[in-house]
Amino acid sequence: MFYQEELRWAREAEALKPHLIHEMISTVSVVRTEEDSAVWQGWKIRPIASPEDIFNRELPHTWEYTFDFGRFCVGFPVLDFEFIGLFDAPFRLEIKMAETPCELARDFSSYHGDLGRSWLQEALIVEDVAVSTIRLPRRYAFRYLKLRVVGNFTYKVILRNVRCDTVSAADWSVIQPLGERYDELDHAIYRIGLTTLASCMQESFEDGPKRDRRLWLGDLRLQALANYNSFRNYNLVKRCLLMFAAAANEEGEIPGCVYPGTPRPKAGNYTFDYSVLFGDILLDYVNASGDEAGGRALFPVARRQTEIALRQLENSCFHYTGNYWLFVDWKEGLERDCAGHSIIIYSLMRTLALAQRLGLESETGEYPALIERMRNAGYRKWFDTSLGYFTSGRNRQISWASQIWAAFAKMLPKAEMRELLKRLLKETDVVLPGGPFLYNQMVLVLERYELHEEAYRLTRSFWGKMVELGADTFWEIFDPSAPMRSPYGDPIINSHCHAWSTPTFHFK
Ligand code: RAM
Repeated sequence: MFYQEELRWAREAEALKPHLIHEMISTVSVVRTEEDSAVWQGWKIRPIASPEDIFNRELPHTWEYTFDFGRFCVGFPVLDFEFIGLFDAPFRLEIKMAETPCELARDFSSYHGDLGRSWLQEALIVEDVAVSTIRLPRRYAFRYLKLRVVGNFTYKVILRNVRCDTVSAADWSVIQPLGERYDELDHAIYRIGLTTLASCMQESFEDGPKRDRRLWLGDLRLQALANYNSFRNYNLVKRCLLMFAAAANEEGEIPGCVYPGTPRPKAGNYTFDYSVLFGDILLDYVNASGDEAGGRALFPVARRQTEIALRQLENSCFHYTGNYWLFVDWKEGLERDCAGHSIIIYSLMRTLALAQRLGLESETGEYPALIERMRNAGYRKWFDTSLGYFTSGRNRQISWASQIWAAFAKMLPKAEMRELLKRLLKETDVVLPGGPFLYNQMVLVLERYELHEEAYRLTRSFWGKMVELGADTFWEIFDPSAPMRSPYGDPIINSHCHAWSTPTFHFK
């Protein structure tokens, strides 16, 4: 039965595939990298010429130029050439694209990360005839583009233009300018945040247009929220929700990420905390779009995820066995039991609210008692009254992750939780987030508790630091004290335009 529905959802998702908006962008300067230990990741960009100094003149046989687009581009590089003389040997062009100066400066052959090297952006074009325009067939995400030609042919090469045919499903015409009362930093955070989101809005919400170019449920949750306050592309969210529903396994469990595919999308990694939040994302979608029929159609999927998650309880408490992937955050040594428990409670709360919103209360009759039982059991197991925090693990670890999710799950009365969150923000000796994903959860939960000033200040300090360090788009991984940090073994594989790093603070 499930299989039939999955095929229908896959077809509905296909019908909602967006028309991408194209914009042709030209390079603005010719640059080179320069080592400088005083700057972020040790490399900076120095402009050395304007494109007009290079364009429309005969180039030497061997040449290399790096073009800066002055902004982040997601699209297809388009290079215009003219060849003069007999085309006596193929034209061989090496191309490298980079999001950051450090990536641009690095020799990709020294890459030592765990993820596929093929994510690093390079191309080799060999033309047998003198074509006037080379349009790269693959989509890239970059600000810098390096061209290199090593030749001993007889013809002359003239470079006419270097452009990028950018693509996005985001429509900037609906964006409201930010109010006057915001300062320059707020404007920068707003603009860079929107650029990050728009760059990730392609045929689905992608986590990052350089890597993994994939739809992840945890990333979608944050993207969808940012999108409701900006581009308001409800259909793209609906399409993504349908893609997850269509990729469910025979038990009805949806994966943490999906790959496009026919007759239905293919399941990628199973990510416990992502799947269980399907109902939360669906509720946000119904509230934002008003599409109750869509909510009703997918409600069984949301309910099924909570049922599957509840199998992991023992005496009303969650215990992470490590036999599956419970993500929560990229943070080494993070104890995840308390956060995992709270995420399940939160998903029950949100699925219950969704049922109420849609008049489907009878489907969630047991939820209120279940939530209460889990809250009490969780409080007894993880709340340390002398420390005033939720702890997790044998060493009673105090982390932002545990407090944030306990707050989402309303594990304490509102006033006490507000006080806990405010206190936590000042602590230095606790396990801090591994990066923007969890900082964003903190911003969201502060807003839930009407701690708007705190959410605003955190947004300015954390995202503001990236602005100060020269970000064009917000980064997947960011720890101000560890510029070379990467959960994948090499910082050049990090994604520097990453959906989960779009600030969720709603400037109004
Ligand atoms: C990485 C990606 C993605 C994230 C998962 C958990 O592969 O950065 O955005 O959701 O991890």
